[in-house]
Amino acid sequence: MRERAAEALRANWTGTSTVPSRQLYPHQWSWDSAFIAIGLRHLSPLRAQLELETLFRAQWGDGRVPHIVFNPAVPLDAYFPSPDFWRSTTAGRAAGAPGAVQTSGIVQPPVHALAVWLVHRADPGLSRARSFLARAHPRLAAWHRYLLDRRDAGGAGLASVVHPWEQGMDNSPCWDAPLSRVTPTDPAAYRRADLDHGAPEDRPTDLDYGRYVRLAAAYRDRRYADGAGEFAVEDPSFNALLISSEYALARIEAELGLHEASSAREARAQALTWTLVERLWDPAEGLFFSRDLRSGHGDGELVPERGVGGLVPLILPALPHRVATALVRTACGPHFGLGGPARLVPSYDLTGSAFDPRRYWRGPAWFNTNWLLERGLRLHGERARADGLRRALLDVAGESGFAEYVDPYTGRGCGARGFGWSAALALDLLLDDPAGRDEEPHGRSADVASVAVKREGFRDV
Ligand code: 9WN
Repeated sequence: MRERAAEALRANWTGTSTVPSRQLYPHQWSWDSAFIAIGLRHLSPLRAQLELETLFRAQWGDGRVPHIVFNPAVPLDAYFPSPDFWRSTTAGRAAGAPGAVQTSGIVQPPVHALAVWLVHRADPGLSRARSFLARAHPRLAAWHRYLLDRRDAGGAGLASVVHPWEQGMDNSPCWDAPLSRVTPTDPAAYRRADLDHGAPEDRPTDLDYGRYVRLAAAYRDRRYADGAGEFAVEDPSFNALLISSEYALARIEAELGLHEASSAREARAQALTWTLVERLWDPAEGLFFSRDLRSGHGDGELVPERGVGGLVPLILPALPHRVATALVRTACGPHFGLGGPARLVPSYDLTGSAFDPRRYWRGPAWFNTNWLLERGLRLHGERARADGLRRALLDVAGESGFAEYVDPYTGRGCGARGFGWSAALALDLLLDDPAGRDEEPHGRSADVASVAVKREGFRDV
C-alpha cells in the first residue's frame, strides 16, 4: 500500500510540485498541494517543502494564495478555465498578482499553515537548515491577514468565500440556493475540458458550470477587488480550516521565537472558534451550516442543507464539549452514517433530496474530508471511532486505486485514479503516529521524536 501510494505521488510530481491528476487537473491546486505535502513529508520532506514553496511563489501582493498555479508547458485547452480566462497578470495587477507565473484569481481553503507545520515536524533539522519556517512565516501571515481582513464580508470576523470553487466542495447542494440567483453564462461561450476525462453523470451540470463561469468572470472584471460580488458565503469548513491553520501558525511563531505574536494568535483562534459557533452552529440540528450573506436581510441566512463541511469544525480543539458531542452524534446518525451504513462519510446528507452517490460533492465520499474527521474524532477522545474510520479509509483507498472520490456505501471509485491527495493522505494515515499528534498545532507538550519514516526508493528531487 505504501509503495503504491508513493508510486502515485511520484507519477504526479512535476519537478517542483504535484498535480492532483495528470488528465483531469494538470496544474497545481492550492488545497490539494497542502494535503499532498502532508503525505509527501513521509517520503521526502524536501519535496514536501518544495511543494508548498512553489505554491507560495505564486502568492499575490494582497496576500491571497491563488487556487490554481498554471503550468506553462500544459496546452491551454487541457483545463478550463485556463490562464487566458483568469488573466491574472493583467486583470490581477492591481491586487498584486505575480508577473512571472499565471494563476487563477480565487482562493481555496487555507490548509497551508497546518501543512507547513507538519512538514517541518517531519524533519526539523532539514527545515532549520533551509530556513523553511522563517521563509514561510511572512507568506502565511499575509495569507491569513487577507482572509481575515479583506474577506470579512459579514463583519463578524469570519472569512467568506466568493465562489463555490473557493470552498473546495464545488458542486455541493449547499450552494444551490446562493447560486440560483446567478445568471448562467451561455455554454456556447466556453468549452468544458473536464468532460473529456470525467463522466458527465459524475460531474457538475452545464447549468452549474454556466453559473461558475459567470461568477468568476465578474470577479475578474472587477479586477479581483473584494466586497461587491453576487455570491458571499461564510462556510464552516473553510473557516474551521482557517482557525486550525491559525493554531498551526501560532506554533510556527513560537518555534521562531515570536512568543507574543504566537500567544495573540492562539487567543484569536479560540475567539474565532466561538464566533464560528455563534454564527454557524445550529443546536437543534447538531450541525454547522453555511451562512448565505446575500440572502434575507442584513446578516444573511443559514442554508438548510447538510453538507460534510458542517462536520469539519470537529478538528477544532476549543470547540465547546456539547458542540463536539453533538457533531459526533450527527456524524454517526442517519444523515452521514459513520460506523453504520456508510463506509466513508459522504459529502452530503444520505437522506437529502439532492443526494446522489456519484455526482460531484452531492453524496460521494472524499478522502480529505474523511481524513479531517478522523483527526477531529481522535482530538475529541473518540478513539474507537477514529480507528474504525482510519481502517475504512485505508481499505477504500487501496481497493479504489486512490480514487478521487468514492460511492460512500460501496467504496466504488469515481473520477480520477492515482489522485494526489487520496494517495498522500492514505500514506499519512499509514505512517503517522497518532500519539505524536499532541505535538501538532494545539498540542500540549513540546518536542517528541518526528514520525518514523521509510524513505528508501524515493529520491528527494
Ligand atoms: C475546480 C483539484 C480540484 C479540487 C476541488 C475539486 C475540483 C476543480 C474542478 O478539483 O475542483 O477547482 O475543476 O472541478 O472540487 O476540491 O481542489 O483536485
